[in-house]
Amino acid sequence: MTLQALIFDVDGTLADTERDGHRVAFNRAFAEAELDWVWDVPTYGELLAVTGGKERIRYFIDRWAPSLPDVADQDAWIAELHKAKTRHYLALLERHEIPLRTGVARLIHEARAAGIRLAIATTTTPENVTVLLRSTLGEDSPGWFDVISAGDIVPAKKPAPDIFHHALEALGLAPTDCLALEDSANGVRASIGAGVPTLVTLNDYTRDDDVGAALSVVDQLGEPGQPFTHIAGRRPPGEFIDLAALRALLA
Ligand code: XBP
Ligand code: MG
Repeated sequence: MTLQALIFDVDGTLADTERDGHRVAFNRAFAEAELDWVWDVPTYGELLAVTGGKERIRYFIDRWAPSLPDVADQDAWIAELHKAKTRHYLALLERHEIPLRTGVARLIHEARAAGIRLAIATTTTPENVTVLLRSTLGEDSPGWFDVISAGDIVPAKKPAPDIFHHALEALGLAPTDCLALEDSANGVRASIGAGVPTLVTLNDYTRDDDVGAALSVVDQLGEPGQPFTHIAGRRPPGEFIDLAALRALLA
């Protein structure tokens, strides 16, 4: 097979958005709603078991039984709370507080120059993706991606494979014509569930995740002079991940 497209996850893969981004935004929304909830770094790590912000709030309520107002429609109340969280998160992105991970911009530019198509498959809210791309890669960068499959566009979020099916259908490609870049067990279950070979770049929150189904697992994409560490699966050649390394992994 010939590599024709890269399908990127967003949170934890394009950027380390969770600890200093989403988590902070959730806490700001909670404070604004006069809730006494605080998601500290370890607690948030446990909550990452569930993808999707609204789903994560629901899981917290069900598992932790925190104090909450007596509302007639709890789902609608969660949706409003999540809207406030998204507003706080976008404000963080717009202040350029969240950079891309090492090697991500380099690989995206190389893929574009080589005519490799780009796509996004993520659980997060669509606007979070476009604002992250604009704030890191420039105003026109969302247009570099043939499809941004995100958020509630599919009802079943990762680890379900549906968001990858959505991206593949929009690309009009077979899964084995593509390579997915993911960071977590839930992401790998989704990408591999859709049959897309996957490279994992782990991060602090996912370092102990079971990503054994991935083609290859490293700690980062790396840069010249800033080598990746190989963790599991196939070992990419070289010291940083470029298109040649990805093609070698798929060969
Ligand atoms: C990302 C997520 C998202 C974000 C929050 O998972 O789990 O829920 O934490 O985004 P993945 P929203 O990287 O596997 O796509 O609050 O916008 O849902
Ligand atoms: Mg992720």
